[in-house]
Amino acid sequence: MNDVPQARESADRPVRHIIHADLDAFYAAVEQLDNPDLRGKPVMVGGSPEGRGVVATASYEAREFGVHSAMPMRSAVRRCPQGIIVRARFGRYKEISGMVMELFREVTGLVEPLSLDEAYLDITAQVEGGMPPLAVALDLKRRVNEVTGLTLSVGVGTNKSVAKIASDLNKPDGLVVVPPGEEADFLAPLAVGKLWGIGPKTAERLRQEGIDTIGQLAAQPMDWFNRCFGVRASSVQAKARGEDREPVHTGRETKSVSAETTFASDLGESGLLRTELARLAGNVSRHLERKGLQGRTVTMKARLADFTTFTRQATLPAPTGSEQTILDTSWRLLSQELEPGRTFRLLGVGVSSFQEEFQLQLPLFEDET
Ligand code: DCP
Ligand code: MG
Repeated sequence: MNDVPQARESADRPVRHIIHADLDAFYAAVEQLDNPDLRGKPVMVGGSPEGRGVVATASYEAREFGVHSAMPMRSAVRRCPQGIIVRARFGRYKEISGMVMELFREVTGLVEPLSLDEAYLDITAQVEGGMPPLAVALDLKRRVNEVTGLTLSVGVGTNKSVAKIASDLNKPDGLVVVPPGEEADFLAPLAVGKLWGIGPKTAERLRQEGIDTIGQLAAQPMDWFNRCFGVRASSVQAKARGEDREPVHTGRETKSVSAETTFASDLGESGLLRTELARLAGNVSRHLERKGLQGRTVTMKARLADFTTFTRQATLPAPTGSEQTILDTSWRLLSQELEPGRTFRLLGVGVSSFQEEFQLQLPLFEDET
């Protein structure tokens, strides 16, 4: 695709308005909220300094000493000996996260949670209905603070990538609005590493090529992007120019992912049936991975030689996308239906009940993709 039609296309598109909202020092702020003795003090949430514990997050008071997420707790204690170490209480963070996501959904149904304390909101409809983006953002910050006592940093822009960078610029309690048309100018002076998808290693390689800022990156020709970023070239270029068009995904768009196959001749032999299930489970698993989904319900569908069709379902203890788990579960369901002389015209495998919320991870490391 060359540059000209792309530019014309984007000029015709209606402007979106996107918020990126991220709570400040989330785990540490919850600890300070629940225990007033910790307020105004350097708090480091995470594992023990003996052994290999890491810092999940630190209060802004502790950050002044150079303590940050993913740092070994032992180093954190060295930098900030007066820091108060608190064990993470995931249940409590999850509970507060649920409240905050509910407040986001009171503004718009189009909410994409990225982690427990972070989400994109598409507020295009609200803005088109007459609410200035700044007013929506201020309301949101105030609501979250009133209901939970936590402070929220908000970035507003015409796309996700700009909004995310904006929310990080004035933390804590930040609010940065990038008006339509000013995206490229806003991004130009910022370090390339701030761009979503440019991890520390890529940023270092770019610096070696003399590219420090997003503006310098945006000025590179398309063939350079192709050479350096391969399949990601167009998306990285668009983000660098402030022209990212990625929609806000609510996770509700896809209810289930499934695959089925009708056999050329009916199958009865268990080995052959299992091979077919394995192929279907592989298809479903790859499809789930592409969509970034995991589900808790596995469905096996079968049609017999006499066209009787039925489904059997199993609910797993945890969401899965794994080919092996999907195969094992659907095979268990099918095995219960095997009878001597019974043959099958069709088999199908599906996964549904996708999780809306993010799984807890500790620690979270920066993603290069
Ligand atoms: N987290 C973690 N390990 C990491 C990074 C984060 O366990 N390496 C957890 C603790 C954080 C929470 O996820 O409180 C949210 O992550 P953020 O990156 O949003 O960090 P904070 O909310 O703590 O601070 P900030 O004010 O920079 O958003
Ligand atoms: Mg945060």
